[in-house]
Amino acid sequence: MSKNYVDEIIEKLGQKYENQPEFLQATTEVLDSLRPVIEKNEAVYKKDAVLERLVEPDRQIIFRVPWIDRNGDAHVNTGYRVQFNNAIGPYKGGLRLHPSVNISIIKFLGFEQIFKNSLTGLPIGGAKGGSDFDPKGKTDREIMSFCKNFMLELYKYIGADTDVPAGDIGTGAREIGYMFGAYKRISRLHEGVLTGKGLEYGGSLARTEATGYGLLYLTEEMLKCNGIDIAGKTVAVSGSGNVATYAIEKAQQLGAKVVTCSDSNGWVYDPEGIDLAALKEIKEKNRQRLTEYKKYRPDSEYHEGRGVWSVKVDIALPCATQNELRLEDAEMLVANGCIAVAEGANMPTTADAVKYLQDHDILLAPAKAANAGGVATSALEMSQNSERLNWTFEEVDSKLKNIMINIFHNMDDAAKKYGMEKNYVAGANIAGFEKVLNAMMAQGVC
Ligand code: NDP
Ligand code: 2IT
Repeated sequence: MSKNYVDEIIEKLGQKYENQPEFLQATTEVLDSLRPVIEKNEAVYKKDAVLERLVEPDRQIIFRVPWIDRNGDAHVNTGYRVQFNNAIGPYKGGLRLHPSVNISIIKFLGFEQIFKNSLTGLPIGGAKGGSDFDPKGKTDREIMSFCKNFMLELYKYIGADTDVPAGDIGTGAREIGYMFGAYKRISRLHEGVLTGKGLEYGGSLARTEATGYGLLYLTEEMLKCNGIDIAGKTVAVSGSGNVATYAIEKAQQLGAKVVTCSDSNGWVYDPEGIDLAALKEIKEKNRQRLTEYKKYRPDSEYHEGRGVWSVKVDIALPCATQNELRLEDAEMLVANGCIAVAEGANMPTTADAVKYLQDHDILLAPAKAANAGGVATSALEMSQNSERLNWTFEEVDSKLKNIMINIFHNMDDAAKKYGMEKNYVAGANIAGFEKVLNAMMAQGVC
Protein backbone atom coordinates (compact mmCIF):
# COMPACT_ATOMS: atom_id res chain seq x y z
CA MET A 1 0.00 0.00 0.00
CA SER A 2 1.33 3.44 -0.83
CA LYS A 3 2.17 5.74 2.05
CA ASN A 4 -0.50 8.27 3.02
CA TYR A 5 0.08 11.91 2.18
CA VAL A 6 0.72 13.10 5.76
CA ASP A 7 3.31 10.39 6.44
CA GLU A 8 4.99 11.15 3.14
CA ILE A 9 5.41 14.83 4.09
CA ILE A 10 6.59 14.05 7.63
CA GLU A 11 9.20 11.69 6.21
CA LYS A 12 10.39 14.17 3.57
CA LEU A 13 10.69 16.93 6.17
CA GLY A 14 12.66 14.64 8.46
CA GLN A 15 15.16 13.95 5.70
CA LYS A 16 15.45 17.48 4.42
CA TYR A 17 15.60 19.27 7.77
CA GLU A 18 17.20 16.76 10.10
CA ASN A 19 19.33 19.60 11.50
CA GLN A 20 16.24 21.70 12.40
CA PRO A 21 14.85 19.86 15.46
CA GLU A 22 12.45 22.55 16.69
CA PHE A 23 10.99 22.98 13.21
CA LEU A 24 10.50 19.22 12.88
CA GLN A 25 8.90 19.04 16.33
CA ALA A 26 6.37 21.75 15.44
CA THR A 27 5.55 20.43 11.96
CA THR A 28 5.26 16.80 13.07
CA GLU A 29 2.77 17.68 15.80
CA VAL A 30 0.63 19.77 13.46
CA LEU A 31 0.71 17.36 10.51
CA ASP A 32 -0.14 14.47 12.78
CA SER A 33 -3.24 16.32 14.00
CA LEU A 34 -4.34 17.17 10.48
CA ARG A 35 -4.74 13.55 9.35
CA PRO A 36 -8.55 13.43 9.64
CA VAL A 37 -8.90 16.69 7.68
CA ILE A 38 -6.49 15.65 4.92
CA GLU A 39 -7.93 12.14 4.65
CA LYS A 40 -11.33 13.57 3.72
CA ASN A 41 -9.98 14.80 0.40
CA GLU A 42 -6.47 13.45 0.15
CA ALA A 43 -6.14 13.12 -3.63
CA VAL A 44 -7.15 16.74 -4.24
CA TYR A 45 -4.85 18.16 -1.56
CA LYS A 46 -1.97 16.04 -2.77
CA LYS A 47 -2.46 17.08 -6.39
CA ASP A 48 -2.31 20.72 -5.26
CA ALA A 49 0.71 20.03 -3.00
CA VAL A 50 -1.11 21.75 -0.15
CA LEU A 51 1.07 20.31 2.60
CA GLU A 52 4.34 20.92 0.74
CA ARG A 53 3.27 24.54 0.30
CA LEU A 54 2.24 24.77 3.96
CA VAL A 55 5.56 23.57 5.40
CA GLU A 56 7.85 25.54 3.09
CA PRO A 57 8.01 29.26 3.97
CA ASP A 58 7.12 31.78 1.25
CA ARG A 59 10.57 33.26 1.83
CA GLN A 60 13.40 33.28 4.36
CA ILE A 61 15.49 36.40 4.69
CA ILE A 62 18.85 36.10 6.49
CA PHE A 63 21.10 39.12 6.85
CA ARG A 64 24.12 40.61 8.57
CA VAL A 65 23.57 43.06 11.42
CA PRO A 66 26.63 45.09 12.44
CA TRP A 67 26.46 47.22 15.59
CA ILE A 68 28.80 49.28 17.76
CA ASP A 69 29.41 48.64 21.47
CA ARG A 70 30.14 51.13 24.27
CA ASN A 71 33.88 51.07 23.49
CA GLY A 72 33.38 51.82 19.83
CA ASP A 73 34.10 48.25 18.76
CA ALA A 74 32.02 46.73 15.99
CA HIS A 75 30.20 43.37 16.24
CA VAL A 76 28.15 41.31 13.81
CA ASN A 77 25.03 39.24 14.45
CA THR A 78 22.70 37.36 12.13
CA GLY A 79 19.20 38.74 11.43
CA TYR A 80 16.24 36.62 10.30
CA ARG A 81 12.75 37.13 8.94
CA VAL A 82 10.83 34.08 7.80
CA GLN A 83 7.63 35.02 5.96
CA PHE A 84 5.76 31.76 6.15
CA ASN A 85 2.24 32.10 4.82
CA ASN A 86 0.05 35.08 3.89
CA ALA A 87 -3.05 33.24 2.66
CA ILE A 88 -5.40 34.99 5.09
CA GLY A 89 -3.64 38.32 5.66
CA PRO A 90 -0.30 40.19 5.78
CA TYR A 91 2.57 38.32 7.46
CA LYS A 92 2.48 38.88 11.22
CA GLY A 93 4.67 37.69 14.08
CA GLY A 94 7.28 38.71 16.58
CA LEU A 95 11.03 39.31 16.57
CA ARG A 96 13.08 37.26 19.03
CA LEU A 97 16.43 38.57 20.29
CA HIS A 98 18.24 35.77 22.11
CA PRO A 99 21.64 34.08 21.64
CA SER A 100 19.90 30.74 20.97
CA VAL A 101 18.12 32.06 17.86
CA ASN A 102 18.78 30.09 14.67
CA ILE A 103 16.83 29.20 11.54
CA SER A 104 15.20 26.13 13.13
CA ILE A 105 13.78 28.21 15.98
CA ILE A 106 12.58 31.01 13.72
CA LYS A 107 10.96 28.51 11.33
CA PHE A 108 9.16 26.65 14.12
CA LEU A 109 7.85 29.92 15.50
CA GLY A 110 6.79 31.16 12.05
CA PHE A 111 5.04 27.89 11.30
CA GLU A 112 3.11 27.92 14.59
CA GLN A 113 2.19 31.53 13.97
CA ILE A 114 0.19 30.60 10.83
CA PHE A 115 -2.32 28.57 12.85
CA LYS A 116 -2.31 30.82 15.89
CA ASN A 117 -3.07 33.87 13.78
CA SER A 118 -5.83 32.01 11.98
CA LEU A 119 -7.38 31.01 15.32
CA THR A 120 -7.70 34.67 16.33
CA GLY A 121 -10.32 35.07 13.60
CA LEU A 122 -8.48 38.17 12.37
CA PRO A 123 -6.88 38.62 8.92
CA ILE A 124 -3.21 37.95 9.65
CA GLY A 125 -0.72 35.53 8.08
CA GLY A 126 2.25 33.85 9.78
CA ALA A 127 5.86 35.05 10.14
CA LYS A 128 8.67 35.28 12.67
CA GLY A 129 12.07 36.92 12.86
CA GLY A 130 14.83 37.96 15.17
CA SER A 131 18.53 37.63 15.77
CA ASP A 132 21.11 35.78 17.84
CA PHE A 133 21.97 39.16 19.41
CA ASP A 134 21.92 38.97 23.23
CA PRO A 135 20.29 42.08 24.75
CA LYS A 136 21.18 41.01 28.30
CA GLY A 137 23.66 43.37 29.97
CA LYS A 138 23.74 45.76 27.00
CA THR A 139 23.42 49.51 27.43
CA ASP A 140 20.52 51.41 25.87
CA ARG A 141 22.94 52.80 23.26
CA GLU A 142 24.12 49.32 22.33
CA ILE A 143 20.52 48.15 21.99
CA MET A 144 19.78 51.23 19.87
CA SER A 145 22.76 50.57 17.63
CA PHE A 146 21.65 46.98 17.09
CA CYS A 147 17.97 47.87 16.47
CA LYS A 148 18.75 50.66 13.98
CA ASN A 149 21.10 48.40 12.02
CA PHE A 150 18.63 45.52 12.15
CA MET A 151 15.97 47.74 10.59
CA LEU A 152 18.39 49.09 8.00
CA GLU A 153 18.00 45.73 6.26
CA LEU A 154 14.60 44.52 7.49
CA TYR A 155 12.71 47.60 6.25
CA LYS A 156 12.96 46.36 2.66
CA TYR A 157 10.72 43.40 3.38
CA ILE A 158 8.04 44.78 5.73
CA GLY A 159 5.17 47.27 5.62
CA ALA A 160 1.73 47.87 7.14
CA ASP A 161 0.07 45.74 4.43
CA THR A 162 3.01 43.39 3.80
CA ASP A 163 4.53 42.14 7.02
CA VAL A 164 4.09 43.58 10.51
CA PRO A 165 6.67 42.42 13.11
CA ALA A 166 6.26 42.79 16.89
CA GLY A 167 7.89 41.80 20.17
CA ASP A 168 8.91 38.39 21.49
CA ILE A 169 11.70 37.21 23.83
CA GLY A 170 14.17 40.07 24.25
CA THR A 171 12.11 42.50 22.17
CA GLY A 172 9.90 44.82 24.21
CA ALA A 173 8.73 48.42 24.04
CA ARG A 174 12.27 49.84 24.03
CA GLU A 175 13.42 47.76 21.06
CA ILE A 176 10.20 48.33 19.10
CA GLY A 177 10.65 52.08 19.65
CA TYR A 178 14.18 52.10 18.25
CA MET A 179 13.14 49.94 15.30
CA PHE A 180 10.10 52.08 14.55
CA GLY A 181 12.24 55.22 14.60
CA ALA A 182 14.61 53.70 12.06
CA TYR A 183 11.79 52.47 9.80
CA LYS A 184 10.07 55.86 9.83
CA ARG A 185 13.30 57.64 8.99
CA ILE A 186 14.23 55.32 6.11
CA SER A 187 10.78 54.94 4.57
CA ARG A 188 9.29 58.38 5.41
CA LEU A 189 6.14 56.49 6.42
CA HIS A 190 4.45 56.81 9.80
CA GLU A 191 2.44 53.65 9.44
CA GLY A 192 1.51 50.62 11.48
CA VAL A 193 4.55 48.61 10.41
CA LEU A 194 5.26 47.27 13.89
CA THR A 195 2.96 46.47 16.79
CA GLY A 196 3.67 46.83 20.47
CA LYS A 197 4.48 50.49 19.80
CA GLY A 198 4.48 53.13 22.54
CA LEU A 199 1.08 54.71 23.22
CA GLU A 200 2.31 58.12 22.01
CA TYR A 201 3.06 56.92 18.49
CA GLY A 202 0.39 54.42 17.50
CA GLY A 203 0.51 51.71 20.15
CA SER A 204 -2.61 50.09 21.55
CA LEU A 205 -3.71 50.13 25.14
CA ALA A 206 -3.71 46.59 26.59
CA ARG A 207 -1.12 45.24 24.11
CA THR A 208 1.46 45.00 26.92
CA GLU A 209 -0.91 42.96 29.04
CA ALA A 210 -2.56 41.04 26.19
CA THR A 211 -0.65 37.74 26.01
CA GLY A 212 -0.75 37.10 29.75
CA TYR A 213 -4.32 38.33 30.18
CA GLY A 214 -5.44 36.33 27.14
CA LEU A 215 -3.80 33.21 28.53
CA LEU A 216 -5.89 33.54 31.68
CA TYR A 217 -9.12 34.34 29.82
CA LEU A 218 -8.74 31.14 27.83
CA THR A 219 -7.69 29.11 30.87
CA GLU A 220 -10.66 30.40 32.85
CA GLU A 221 -13.04 29.41 30.02
CA MET A 222 -11.45 25.96 29.61
CA LEU A 223 -11.77 25.28 33.33
CA LYS A 224 -15.31 26.64 33.45
CA CYS A 225 -16.39 24.36 30.59
CA ASN A 226 -14.94 21.45 32.57
CA GLY A 227 -16.86 22.45 35.70
CA ILE A 228 -13.89 23.99 37.53
CA ASP A 229 -13.61 27.47 39.07
CA ILE A 230 -10.21 29.14 38.76
CA ALA A 231 -10.72 31.16 41.95
CA GLY A 232 -8.82 29.65 44.86
CA LYS A 233 -6.54 27.55 42.67
CA THR A 234 -2.75 27.45 43.13
CA VAL A 235 -0.69 28.23 40.04
CA ALA A 236 2.93 27.73 38.96
CA VAL A 237 4.22 30.22 36.38
CA SER A 238 7.61 30.00 34.68
CA GLY A 239 9.39 33.00 33.22
CA SER A 240 9.33 36.57 34.52
CA GLY A 241 9.08 38.52 31.28
CA ASN A 242 6.16 40.11 29.49
CA VAL A 243 3.93 37.04 29.24
CA ALA A 244 4.65 35.72 32.76
CA THR A 245 4.16 39.10 34.46
CA TYR A 246 0.70 39.75 33.04
CA ALA A 247 -0.34 36.11 33.41
CA ILE A 248 0.43 36.47 37.12
CA GLU A 249 -1.46 39.78 37.27
CA LYS A 250 -4.63 38.38 35.69
CA ALA A 251 -4.45 35.08 37.62
CA GLN A 252 -4.37 37.09 40.84
CA GLN A 253 -7.27 39.26 39.67
CA LEU A 254 -9.28 36.08 39.04
CA GLY A 255 -8.64 34.91 42.61
CA ALA A 256 -5.90 32.34 42.00
CA LYS A 257 -2.63 32.21 43.95
CA VAL A 258 0.57 32.18 41.86
CA VAL A 259 3.46 30.76 43.87
CA THR A 260 6.36 30.61 41.38
CA CYS A 261 8.17 32.48 38.62
CA SER A 262 11.60 32.01 37.05
CA ASP A 263 14.32 33.36 34.79
CA SER A 264 17.08 31.55 32.96
CA ASN A 265 19.23 31.38 36.11
CA GLY A 266 16.76 30.19 38.73
CA TRP A 267 13.29 30.29 40.22
CA VAL A 268 11.32 31.80 43.06
CA TYR A 269 8.88 30.01 45.36
CA ASP A 270 6.71 32.39 47.33
CA PRO A 271 4.11 30.38 49.27
CA GLU A 272 2.13 33.52 50.11
CA GLY A 273 1.79 34.41 46.44
CA ILE A 274 4.12 36.35 44.13
CA ASP A 275 4.43 40.05 44.97
CA LEU A 276 3.66 41.51 41.56
CA ALA A 277 4.77 45.06 42.37
CA ALA A 278 8.17 43.72 43.45
CA LEU A 279 8.44 41.56 40.32
CA LYS A 280 7.63 44.50 38.03
CA GLU A 281 10.16 46.71 39.78
CA ILE A 282 12.89 44.06 39.50
CA LYS A 283 12.20 43.02 35.89
CA GLU A 284 10.43 45.86 34.05
CA LYS A 285 12.04 48.84 35.77
CA ASN A 286 15.47 47.73 36.95
CA ARG A 287 16.09 44.90 34.44
CA GLN A 288 17.63 42.82 37.23
CA ARG A 289 17.78 39.10 38.03
CA LEU A 290 15.28 37.22 40.20
CA THR A 291 17.90 36.86 42.95
CA GLU A 292 16.71 40.35 43.95
CA TYR A 293 13.22 39.09 44.85
CA LYS A 294 14.22 37.86 48.32
CA LYS A 295 15.11 41.44 49.29
CA TYR A 296 11.45 42.35 48.86
CA ARG A 297 10.05 39.08 50.29
CA PRO A 298 12.39 37.60 52.92
CA ASP A 299 10.13 34.55 53.45
CA SER A 300 10.30 33.48 49.81
CA GLU A 301 12.80 30.95 48.45
CA TYR A 302 15.20 31.40 45.53
CA HIS A 303 16.63 28.27 43.87
CA GLU A 304 19.31 28.11 41.20
CA GLY A 305 18.49 26.07 38.10
CA ARG A 306 15.16 24.55 37.03
CA GLY A 307 12.37 23.53 39.37
CA VAL A 308 9.08 25.44 39.07
CA TRP A 309 7.24 22.26 38.02
CA SER A 310 8.24 20.42 41.21
CA VAL A 311 5.89 22.54 43.34
CA LYS A 312 2.42 21.20 44.19
CA VAL A 313 -0.06 23.26 42.17
CA ASP A 314 -3.45 22.92 40.46
CA ILE A 315 -2.49 24.78 37.30
CA ALA A 316 0.82 25.14 35.42
CA LEU A 317 1.46 28.07 33.08
CA PRO A 318 4.78 27.77 31.22
CA CYS A 319 5.59 31.32 30.06
CA ALA A 320 9.36 31.29 29.33
CA THR A 321 10.52 29.40 26.25
CA GLN A 322 10.31 26.25 24.09
CA ASN A 323 10.75 22.77 25.59
CA GLU A 324 10.93 24.05 29.17
CA LEU A 325 8.35 21.53 30.45
CA ARG A 326 9.80 18.05 29.97
CA LEU A 327 8.59 14.52 30.64
CA GLU A 328 10.00 14.45 34.18
CA ASP A 329 8.26 17.76 34.90
CA ALA A 330 4.96 16.43 33.55
CA GLU A 331 5.33 13.39 35.80
CA MET A 332 5.85 15.62 38.85
CA LEU A 333 2.88 17.81 37.97
CA VAL A 334 0.60 14.79 37.59
CA ALA A 335 1.91 13.19 40.78
CA ASN A 336 1.18 16.45 42.62
CA GLY A 337 -2.45 16.57 41.44
CA CYS A 338 -2.19 19.25 38.75
CA ILE A 339 -5.40 19.52 36.67
CA ALA A 340 -4.48 21.89 33.84
CA VAL A 341 -1.55 23.19 31.82
CA ALA A 342 -1.96 26.25 29.58
CA GLU A 343 0.96 27.31 27.40
CA GLY A 344 1.90 30.99 27.52
CA ALA A 345 5.23 30.39 25.77
CA ASN A 346 5.51 28.90 22.28
CA MET A 347 5.90 25.10 22.27
CA PRO A 348 7.01 25.03 25.94
CA THR A 349 6.05 21.37 26.40
CA THR A 350 8.16 18.61 24.82
CA ALA A 351 6.32 16.07 22.66
CA ASP A 352 6.68 13.25 25.22
CA ALA A 353 5.46 15.54 28.00
CA VAL A 354 2.40 16.53 25.91
CA LYS A 355 1.56 12.86 25.47
CA TYR A 356 2.04 12.12 29.17
CA LEU A 357 -0.21 14.99 30.23
CA GLN A 358 -2.92 13.97 27.76
CA ASP A 359 -2.70 10.31 28.79
CA HIS A 360 -3.28 11.43 32.38
CA ASP A 361 -6.34 13.54 31.48
CA ILE A 362 -4.70 16.88 32.24
CA LEU A 363 -6.50 19.71 30.46
CA LEU A 364 -3.84 21.01 28.07
CA ALA A 365 -4.38 24.31 26.26
CA PRO A 366 -1.75 24.53 23.50
CA ALA A 367 0.25 27.68 22.81
CA LYS A 368 -1.36 28.41 19.45
CA ALA A 369 -4.63 28.96 21.24
CA ALA A 370 -3.57 29.93 24.74
CA ASN A 371 -1.07 32.67 23.89
CA ALA A 372 -2.90 34.03 20.84
CA GLY A 373 -4.08 37.08 22.81
CA GLY A 374 -0.82 38.89 22.10
CA VAL A 375 -0.98 38.69 18.36
CA ALA A 376 -4.76 39.19 18.40
CA THR A 377 -4.26 42.50 20.19
CA SER A 378 -1.49 43.31 17.73
CA ALA A 379 -4.09 42.90 14.99
CA LEU A 380 -6.36 45.25 16.96
CA GLU A 381 -3.44 47.72 17.04
CA MET A 382 -3.23 47.42 13.24
CA SER A 383 -6.97 48.18 12.98
CA GLN A 384 -6.59 51.26 15.15
CA ASN A 385 -3.61 52.43 13.08
CA SER A 386 -5.61 51.99 9.86
CA GLU A 387 -8.51 54.05 11.10
CA ARG A 388 -6.15 56.48 12.89
CA LEU A 389 -8.06 56.16 16.13
CA ASN A 390 -7.26 54.85 19.62
CA TRP A 391 -9.63 52.61 21.50
CA THR A 392 -9.94 52.64 25.30
CA PHE A 393 -8.29 49.98 27.46
CA GLU A 394 -11.71 48.53 28.29
CA GLU A 395 -12.67 48.31 24.62
CA VAL A 396 -9.48 46.46 23.64
CA ASP A 397 -9.56 44.24 26.73
CA SER A 398 -13.18 43.21 26.16
CA LYS A 399 -12.45 42.40 22.50
CA LEU A 400 -9.45 40.35 23.66
CA LYS A 401 -11.59 38.44 26.14
CA ASN A 402 -14.19 37.63 23.47
CA ILE A 403 -11.47 36.48 21.08
CA MET A 404 -9.98 34.12 23.68
CA ILE A 405 -13.37 32.66 24.59
CA ASN A 406 -14.09 32.11 20.89
CA ILE A 407 -10.71 30.44 20.38
CA PHE A 408 -11.45 28.02 23.21
CA HIS A 409 -14.82 27.08 21.71
CA ASN A 410 -13.44 26.78 18.19
CA MET A 411 -10.73 24.34 19.26
CA ASP A 412 -13.15 22.50 21.54
CA ASP A 413 -15.69 22.16 18.71
CA ALA A 414 -13.04 21.01 16.22
CA ALA A 415 -11.81 18.35 18.65
CA LYS A 416 -15.39 17.12 19.16
CA LYS A 417 -16.18 17.21 15.43
CA TYR A 418 -13.31 14.81 14.74
CA GLY A 419 -14.05 12.51 17.68
CA MET A 420 -11.17 13.72 19.87
CA GLU A 421 -13.04 15.43 22.68
CA LYS A 422 -10.78 17.37 25.08
CA ASN A 423 -7.77 16.94 22.80
CA TYR A 424 -7.29 20.68 22.53
CA VAL A 425 -3.90 20.25 20.84
CA ALA A 426 -5.53 18.54 17.86
CA GLY A 427 -8.55 20.86 18.04
CA ALA A 428 -6.41 24.01 17.82
CA ASN A 429 -4.30 22.65 14.98
CA ILE A 430 -7.37 21.63 12.98
CA ALA A 431 -9.39 24.78 13.65
CA GLY A 432 -6.42 26.98 12.74
CA PHE A 433 -5.62 24.96 9.64
CA GLU A 434 -9.10 24.76 8.12
CA LYS A 435 -9.35 28.47 7.40
CA VAL A 436 -5.83 28.63 5.93
CA LEU A 437 -6.53 25.53 3.85
CA ASN A 438 -9.71 27.00 2.39
CA ALA A 439 -7.91 30.26 1.56
CA MET A 440 -5.02 28.40 -0.07
CA MET A 441 -7.37 26.24 -2.14
CA ALA A 442 -9.37 29.29 -3.25
CA GLN A 443 -6.21 31.16 -4.31
CA GLY A 444 -4.83 28.31 -6.43
CA VAL A 445 -1.30 27.00 -6.52
CA CYS A 446 1.04 29.85 -5.62
P1 NDP B 1 10.56 38.15 27.63
O1 NDP B 1 11.85 38.36 26.99
O2 NDP B 1 9.78 39.29 28.15
O3 NDP B 1 10.70 37.10 28.84
C1 NDP B 1 11.21 35.82 28.63
C2 NDP B 1 11.30 35.11 29.97
O4 NDP B 1 11.63 33.75 29.75
C3 NDP B 1 12.39 35.66 30.86
O5 NDP B 1 12.05 35.46 32.19
C4 NDP B 1 13.60 34.82 30.46
O6 NDP B 1 14.60 34.73 31.44
C5 NDP B 1 12.94 33.47 30.26
N1 NDP B 1 13.70 32.71 29.27
C6 NDP B 1 13.93 33.05 27.97
N2 NDP B 1 14.67 32.14 27.36
C7 NDP B 1 14.95 31.22 28.27
C8 NDP B 1 15.68 30.03 28.24
N3 NDP B 1 16.31 29.62 27.13
N4 NDP B 1 15.72 29.29 29.38
C9 NDP B 1 15.08 29.71 30.51
N5 NDP B 1 14.37 30.84 30.59
C10 NDP B 1 14.30 31.58 29.50
O7 NDP B 1 9.69 37.30 26.57
P2 NDP B 1 8.12 37.10 26.51
O8 NDP B 1 7.53 37.06 27.87
O9 NDP B 1 7.58 38.06 25.53
O10 NDP B 1 8.04 35.65 25.84
C11 NDP B 1 7.95 34.45 26.60
C12 NDP B 1 7.38 33.35 25.72
O11 NDP B 1 6.08 33.72 25.28
C13 NDP B 1 8.17 33.03 24.45
O12 NDP B 1 8.02 31.66 24.16
C14 NDP B 1 7.44 33.85 23.39
O13 NDP B 1 7.63 33.31 22.11
C15 NDP B 1 6.01 33.66 23.86
N6 NDP B 1 5.04 34.65 23.39
C16 NDP B 1 5.21 35.98 23.58
C17 NDP B 1 4.25 36.88 23.17
C18 NDP B 1 4.36 38.34 23.41
O14 NDP B 1 3.41 39.05 23.07
N7 NDP B 1 5.44 38.84 23.98
C19 NDP B 1 3.03 36.41 22.49
C20 NDP B 1 2.91 35.00 22.41
C21 NDP B 1 3.89 34.16 22.84
P3 NDP B 1 15.93 35.61 31.25
O15 NDP B 1 15.53 37.03 31.48
O16 NDP B 1 16.87 35.08 32.27
O17 NDP B 1 16.41 35.34 29.85
O1 2IT C 1 4.48 34.55 19.46
C1 2IT C 1 3.72 35.52 19.30
O2 2IT C 1 2.53 35.38 19.00
C2 2IT C 1 4.27 36.87 19.50
N1 2IT C 1 5.43 37.00 19.86
C3 2IT C 1 3.42 38.06 19.24
C4 2IT C 1 3.41 38.39 17.77
C5 2IT C 1 2.72 39.66 17.38
O3 2IT C 1 2.75 39.94 16.17
O4 2IT C 1 2.14 40.35 18.23
